[in-house]
Amino acid sequence: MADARPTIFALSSGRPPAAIAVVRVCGPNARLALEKLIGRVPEPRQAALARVRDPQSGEAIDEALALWFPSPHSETGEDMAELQLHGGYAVIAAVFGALGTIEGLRPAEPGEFTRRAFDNGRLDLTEVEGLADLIAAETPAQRRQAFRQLKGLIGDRSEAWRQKIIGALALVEARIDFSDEADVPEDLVAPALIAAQQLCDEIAAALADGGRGERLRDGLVVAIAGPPNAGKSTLLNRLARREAAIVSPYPGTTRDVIEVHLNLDGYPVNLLDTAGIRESREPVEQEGIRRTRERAAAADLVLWVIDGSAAGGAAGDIDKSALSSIAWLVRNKLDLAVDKLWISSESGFAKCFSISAATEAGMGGLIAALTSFAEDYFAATETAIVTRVRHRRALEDCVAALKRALAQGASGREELIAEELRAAATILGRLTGRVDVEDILDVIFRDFCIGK
Ligand SMILES: Nc1nc2c(ncn2[C@@H]2O[C@H](COP(=O)(O)OP(=O)(O)OP(=O)(O)O)[C@@H](O)[C@H]2O)c(=O)[nH]1
Ligand SMILES: [Mg+2]
Repeated sequence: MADARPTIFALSSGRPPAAIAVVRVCGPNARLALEKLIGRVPEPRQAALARVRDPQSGEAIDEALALWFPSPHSETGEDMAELQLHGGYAVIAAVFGALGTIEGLRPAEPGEFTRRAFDNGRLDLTEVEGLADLIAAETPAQRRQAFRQLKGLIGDRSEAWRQKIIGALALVEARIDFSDEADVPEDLVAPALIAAQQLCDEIAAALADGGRGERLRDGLVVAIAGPPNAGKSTLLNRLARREAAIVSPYPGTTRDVIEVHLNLDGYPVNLLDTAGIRESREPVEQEGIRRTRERAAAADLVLWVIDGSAAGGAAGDIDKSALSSIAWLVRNKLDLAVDKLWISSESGFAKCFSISAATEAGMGGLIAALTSFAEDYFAATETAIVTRVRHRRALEDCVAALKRALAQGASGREELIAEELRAAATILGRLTGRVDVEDILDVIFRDFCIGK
């Protein structure tokens, strides 16, 4: 019952003080809130200039733009009112105080407006996630992906898949339930299995995206590793354009892994600075080195930095155990090196660079290479529909259930085929949050005209 719901209100714009503060009210008493605060209800979806008054004292609080979105044509599907106030603390506090005195109104909990949009069927679960990602997006590529998801890219696909599974299930159920009826065709199971096989292939193809959608959400991981004092932290600071990590002439300065977020031409990259790798008896440093190895091994790319000015230069004693990812060799301190033209192709490194993190010589080439690495990595994300582990698990579970249904097909046990198809449909229903068992029966009666 919608009317049993409390009416909620919240500040929907950013932190005050600001030029404008947007306060939204949602629920059955949203209309009452407008009547009490501005003495009238504006035309639906049309901004109206209004004097906002405290309903008890009658004191004018502010002049605002007021909007009225009656149910069901609102973002949440319920009655909604919106006030665009001047964005000061005292204005917002006074309006909140006034709203709090109106019966049935209370402050909204986090995400409660979106929760109502979901409950009222305005957004499915994946669209809710897309909305959260859009708000969190830091780079253009993340924004585009989140927007695609908000507009139903995975939600609509998985709902279409679910409908096809329900169609196949309806065939098998019809075969089981109505096998005595004269007008039910004999072979309903074979077409159901053909449909299941096609779906299986289609979903498996969507899963074979190398995890790029998830990566775009979280960012590509690039770890800077190498021997102590090579200039790893200096390089991180240069790439981040701020002094994120402590730099010192003493080897063993960095202990904890330091992480900064970069936006490389629209693509998100998490850059890690790590402890210099060497033999150490000191427990804190040992732990730092252990963490370095762990993070470097899990990274998408390792920049192995060495002090190129050091005698014997080259890669020194490279610890290959930290390099299970793709690694580039970065020979630093070019400004101190005697042989400035030193370029080497050390084995085990996909690329080599000579730079000076201090003077920034050679940094342009390194940044360009990192950018094109990110570009290549994310090239396929325009078509990636999976952006979260939750989606991946659901689609994998769905494929597994479809495969079990197909395996049962050989045995000819219709109940077991139906059970696996039902499981596959439920998994997809959970993905979008739309599980509804009634629709299976609906399809049977609609498609087969068996009802009497
Ligand atoms: N001349 C010169 N000095 C540099 C360069 N890059 C770093 N340094 C210096 O080298 C020293 C070590 O730099 P860091 O960035 O702290 O080195 P690190 O690899 O992070 O060292 P650890 O954290 O101890 O593993 C500092 O004194 C830096 O100023 C460079 O390109 N040229
Ligand atoms: Mg360091």
